[in-house]
Amino acid sequence: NIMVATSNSSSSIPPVILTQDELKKIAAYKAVEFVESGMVLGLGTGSTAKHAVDRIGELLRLGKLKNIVGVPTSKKTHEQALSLGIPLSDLDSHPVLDLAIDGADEVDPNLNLVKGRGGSLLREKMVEGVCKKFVVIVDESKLVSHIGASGLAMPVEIIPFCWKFTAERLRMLFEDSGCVAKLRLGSNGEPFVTDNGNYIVDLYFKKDIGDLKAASDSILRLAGVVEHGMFLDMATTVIVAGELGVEVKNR
Ligand code: ABF
Repeated sequence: NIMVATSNSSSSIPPVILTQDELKKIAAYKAVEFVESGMVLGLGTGSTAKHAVDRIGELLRLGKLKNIVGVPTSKKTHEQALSLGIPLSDLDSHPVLDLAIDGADEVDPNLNLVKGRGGSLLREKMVEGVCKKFVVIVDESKLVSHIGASGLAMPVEIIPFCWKFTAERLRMLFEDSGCVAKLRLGSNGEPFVTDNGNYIVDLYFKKDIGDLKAASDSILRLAGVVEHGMFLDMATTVIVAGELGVEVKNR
């Protein structure tokens, strides 16, 4: 996925070609500008958030940031942060965080998100739900007209017990939207297991599901459901890196 970042037709300077990963890095570095010494930070998960965590580690090492405490949103980010020497804590010790930085799979025009294609939605929602500021970092491919519009999954974390029953009940909730519910599998062909020992059912919608709050409530009412990947009214800022530069959208 290659994008032209800048072009200058009047000079001999060739256009700068940025990969999707470079755009993710640009968004991540911009978000880290919000970080100040002494903050307690929610550390996101995924290929975009990884750049932010790397950058925080680098600024700590260079002494440009001091007294940072990180609260990771997954085992993977925990390992990454440890390897970078970022001091870590958890929600038990820090029930309120100053700032969290994380990626997303979809961002709608109201800054509602789909997250969890990386499988870490539950811890992400716990951590990012108690941040004073939640900065989301994406490349422009993540912008959608409405939740589900990318045609990719809206993940729901469920308990393994009778997962087919829960998956079917989820599908039935959105029957009018042409919902398909699929158990997520790992690379070994076995059910993907989250950091919390649960399964994930990916929901695909053929039509707009409409009222997101109503959709959220109906999903959470199912007893086998632990959490879903719609993050509604949570992002305070979304940083979008794209062909024409970086855009900072505030709620
Ligand atoms: C996490 O990473 C998830 O919530 C989301 O599923 C994913 C985004 O991945 P990437 O940054 O690799 O595109 O933030």
